[in-house]
Amino acid sequence: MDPYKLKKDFPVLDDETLIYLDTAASSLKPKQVIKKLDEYYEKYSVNVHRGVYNLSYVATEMYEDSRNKVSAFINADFNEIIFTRGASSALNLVATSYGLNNLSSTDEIIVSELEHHSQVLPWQNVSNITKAKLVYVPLNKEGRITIENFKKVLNENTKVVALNYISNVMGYIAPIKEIIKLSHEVGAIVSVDAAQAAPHKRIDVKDLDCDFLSFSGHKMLGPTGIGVLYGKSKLLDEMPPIEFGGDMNDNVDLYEASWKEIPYKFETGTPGIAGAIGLGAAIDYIESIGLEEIAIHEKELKDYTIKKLEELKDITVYNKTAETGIITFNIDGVHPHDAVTFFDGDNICMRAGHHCAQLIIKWLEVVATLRVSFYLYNTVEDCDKFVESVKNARDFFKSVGF
Ligand code: 7TS
Repeated sequence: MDPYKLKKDFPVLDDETLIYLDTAASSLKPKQVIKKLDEYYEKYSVNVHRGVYNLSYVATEMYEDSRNKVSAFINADFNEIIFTRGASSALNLVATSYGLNNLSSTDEIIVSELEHHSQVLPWQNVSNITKAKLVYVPLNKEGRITIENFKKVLNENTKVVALNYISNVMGYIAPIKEIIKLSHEVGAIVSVDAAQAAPHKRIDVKDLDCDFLSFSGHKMLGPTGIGVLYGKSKLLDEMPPIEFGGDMNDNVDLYEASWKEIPYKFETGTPGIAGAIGLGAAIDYIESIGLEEIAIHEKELKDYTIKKLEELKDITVYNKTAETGIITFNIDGVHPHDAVTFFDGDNICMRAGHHCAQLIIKWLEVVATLRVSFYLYNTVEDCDKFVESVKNARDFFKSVGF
């Protein structure tokens, strides 16, 4: 894998002074994906599943071909892939359709303080409505979900386990396969938030045996506005749709209607056609490089950068042992929002705040953090420039009395 060569595929990086370290929020898009979007809009541009004319057949074929690519990418069956607006709407679909219809006051839902709001808030809502109890896995002292602690909260009342595969703040990989096995032993289903995993880690849903798995296109080189919900067909078949309208229905009478088979009963209205097609191109691009290669590269950059940050004084890194390309840190005594404007001045894109995961920020007992995240287009030079900027920021804020 040659990041210098790959960089040339990303038009945003034509600006050679730009250092993009915010992939965990959204990745950049390669020209191969942008071209595919252009091709759809320039040559086809029409709706799917409707028109009885050639253009619509071709658009439908392109859209469904992407579903094929997604299913191969995570080893799912074709009808188990539902296109959504993103990971958030996929996670909400599980909570709203499965959660609201299957849980009651004697049941328990396991979540953690390491979750993104899009995983924990939908289950808070289910808990408020059904009175099922929301239970938090205690994190270990590093802030990880461990099997030992998971076993402390799992019991025969557990009906749903809703956890992340990779944390967007700490970059830890959860022992999700074992969590799934243990959950199934007590009859609970597991909804995996894979928004940070799918772009960086090989996922095999059959091997994991997860019940649901959600991710977004835009964090893995694809377009915005497209995401994926994988669900086991047996569960999806039994779940009611949560949105009603065109294309998801079968027969419609005055007072009732019937639904199409999965996945279509969950895809009402005109779907994100271009987005899905672009996601297919993103998967082709990722597969042409290899997820394993990408993960090794990111981890090398992360380890290299942490070593350099450790040589600086007054920097606190919160996740030194993370297995992935995410670094969460602070410059001691400097508010991350002040620091991040300094980095912007050096044309470095990175994130400051609570990263839509307030619970882990509270767990860390800080107001906010800075975060950098690496991907295949980052280089050692990006890391060096970033560390230099951290040093300069620290010196600047100290010099003005922070
Ligand atoms: N789950 C995780 C673990 C995430 O990191 C994100 C987005 C989501 C769910 C929601 O994805 P969306 O595509 O529906 O927005 N995370 C971040 C982030 O870390 N910074 O900005 C968005």
